[in-house]
Amino acid sequence: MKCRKCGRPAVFNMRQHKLALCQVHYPEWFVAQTARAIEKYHMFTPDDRVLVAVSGGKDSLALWDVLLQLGYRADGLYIDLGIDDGVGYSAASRAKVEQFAAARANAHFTIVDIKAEYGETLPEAARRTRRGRGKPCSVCGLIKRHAMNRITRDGGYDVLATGHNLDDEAAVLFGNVLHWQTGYIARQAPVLPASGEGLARKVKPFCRFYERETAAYALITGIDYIYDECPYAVGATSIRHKGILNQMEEEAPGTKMQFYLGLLRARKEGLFRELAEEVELHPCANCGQLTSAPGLCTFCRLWREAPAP
Ligand code: Q46
Ligand code: ZN
Ligand code: ZN
Repeated sequence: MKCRKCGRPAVFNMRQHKLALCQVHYPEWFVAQTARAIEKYHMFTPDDRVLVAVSGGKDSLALWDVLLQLGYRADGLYIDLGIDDGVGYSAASRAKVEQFAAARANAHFTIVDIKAEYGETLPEAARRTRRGRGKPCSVCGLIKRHAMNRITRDGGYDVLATGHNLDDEAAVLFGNVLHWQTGYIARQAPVLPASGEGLARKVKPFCRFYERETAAYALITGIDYIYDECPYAVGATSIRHKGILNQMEEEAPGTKMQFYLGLLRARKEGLFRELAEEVELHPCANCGQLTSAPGLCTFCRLWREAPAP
């Protein structure tokens, strides 16, 4: 197979786009597509300061790489959750982020170390609390959201960018449709406006890329990332949904893209306007971050909760 641009051997073929490209033209295409998505959805401008949430995985490191290449003022945020469980997952992923930044003069980043700041790692907090027992992902989501909002606010960033790709977005949509979570469906978008003062405006510049496209970009451009999934991801419902969507995509290339773009079209047509709920927010008595919970926010409550019996 040959590159459509130059005729040299193609290294990557995208069936759904009917496009094969070589190792020079694929990264070029990928960077240009990201720039288009940022403009199309009015995510941010070159004047904005962007905070990129980086996990050490392919998507977030590829996103940070592309934003720096495009000349955006993009800094990283790594949240060290202290996940060890015999595999040293957090230490290994943190090392990938540090290596990535060390190799680029303009890649600055902040680390939020959960154990150092709050006295417990994510697995420890999950074991202690009612919310985290069995599955720490719910506590993890809470911790990450709080840290992302805090650093966006304290660091004076205009926007928070995450590396969610089309496979992630399609799997979330699939799960929400299965359970008719209309409020969540109404809120799923490439740009989430800040829901209040001091809360981050969130954007997903890779939401139109298939996961294999972000992986190909990372491999072809030599980004060294952590291959392993978080140990707690094993058995996650979202992974099962991804498997089902992959089967459908295999038989009909473009299925995931149609599914997700259908959501965006419906939103544009105003289908979800009435479903978007207004939640009343007030500042947490401890950390000041806006919350819908009375008194303390759920994050601050987490660290005060006595061990579950
Ligand atoms: S939520 Fe759960 Fe992920 Fe947190 S504990 Fe791991 S799998 S990292 S996206
Ligand atoms: Zn080429
Ligand atoms: Zn709080």
